[in-house]
Amino acid sequence: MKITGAKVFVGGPGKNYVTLKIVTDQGVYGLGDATLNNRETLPAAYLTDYLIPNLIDMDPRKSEDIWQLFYRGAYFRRGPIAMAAFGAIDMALWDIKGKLANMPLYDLFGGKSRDSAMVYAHATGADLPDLMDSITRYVEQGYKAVRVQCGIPGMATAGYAVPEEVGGKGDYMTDFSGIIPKTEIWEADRYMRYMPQALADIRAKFGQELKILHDVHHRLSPREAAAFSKAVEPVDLYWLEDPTPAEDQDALRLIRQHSTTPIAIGEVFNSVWDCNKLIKNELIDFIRIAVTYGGGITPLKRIVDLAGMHHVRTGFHGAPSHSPISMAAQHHLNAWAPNFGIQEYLVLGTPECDALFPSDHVMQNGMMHVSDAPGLGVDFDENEAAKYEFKPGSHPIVRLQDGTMWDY
Ligand code: GCO
Ligand code: MG
Repeated sequence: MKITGAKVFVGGPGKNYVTLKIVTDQGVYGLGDATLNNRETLPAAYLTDYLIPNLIDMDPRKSEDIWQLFYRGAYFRRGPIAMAAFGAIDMALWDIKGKLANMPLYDLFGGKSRDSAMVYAHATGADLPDLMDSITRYVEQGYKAVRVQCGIPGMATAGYAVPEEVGGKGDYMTDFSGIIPKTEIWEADRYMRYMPQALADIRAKFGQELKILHDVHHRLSPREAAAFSKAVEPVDLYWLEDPTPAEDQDALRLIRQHSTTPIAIGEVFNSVWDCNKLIKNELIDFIRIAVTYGGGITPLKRIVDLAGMHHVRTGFHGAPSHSPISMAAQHHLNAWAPNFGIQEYLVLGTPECDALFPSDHVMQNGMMHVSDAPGLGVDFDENEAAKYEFKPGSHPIVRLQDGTMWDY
């Protein structure tokens, strides 16, 4: 059996999805997602210029050897661009494997460990009352877990993941449009004075059953992160995410020494080596690595197993930049993983997105029911894809009040 061709598509409704389609001499094809948010053309070029010419004539069933070949053979390996490109190939080869076996991927991994997998939504508000309304809407839809973010009174700009204006806007999504980034202003002391009480008010209003998550988005120093984790302990968060930038992994010890708040990290990680120390030293509770930037299903299965040995559960990244293809790969991993925790779920869910990626993975009452179709269980409509073109975007940047650059 041979790979006869592969093609990359960049574009989509409201997002520049990077979709890889690998075709074989037996008519079976596989799909992969290489979407690297706001840098989408880079993994696309890596695939088109370097990897696809090597794939032609290879046996698509040898997904392990192909992964090792590209990873070990790259020399300048790791990093989000290369790993997103390897990840897309790996997903597509697993998709082909599942279709050949006539089995959904979760069965190839070891079968279902649960009937459905809990997901969390993003509730946002320009201020706390606005956020409370947003949470109420998700609770009414049956969500059991919600990530909560709101504007901080007195902060010059609205802050991470919150709308610029109060009220009535429904779900907010960060404005990534344009190649010149927008600027947000960050004030850690204001945030630290305000947010613990806001989280306590949310707990008081919604009761003990709701799983409450909060994302600091890498903005606190290790000492601040330790103090914050301790201050929010009575709220009983499901997790506190990215309290501090994770490049300095030893900093996580300080948080652990001061608090029992569960910590989730890893959405910007690219390999098992980024996770290894945090998992082995049991400095985190949830690993957030994504199947896309983490290099695909093959390495993620290893990370899941390593995590399981150290009481670390999964909480894979699922921002709207992930296409339904990588989300499908994660739905299968979530159905299988014995140490599954929760899944972030923000697929655009528009009729345009559903037309581009037809699938029967079903999200209901805050639970994801994985498709039983062979392979990934998601398709890609090339006629629909022809309607879209690449539109460049940028993440906002963050500065302190005096102009100093900070972490977004
Ligand atoms: C999350 C993330 C995202 C990131 C985005 C960057 O927890 O979902 O923090 O919102 O900001 O993925 O591209
Ligand atoms: Mg995050």
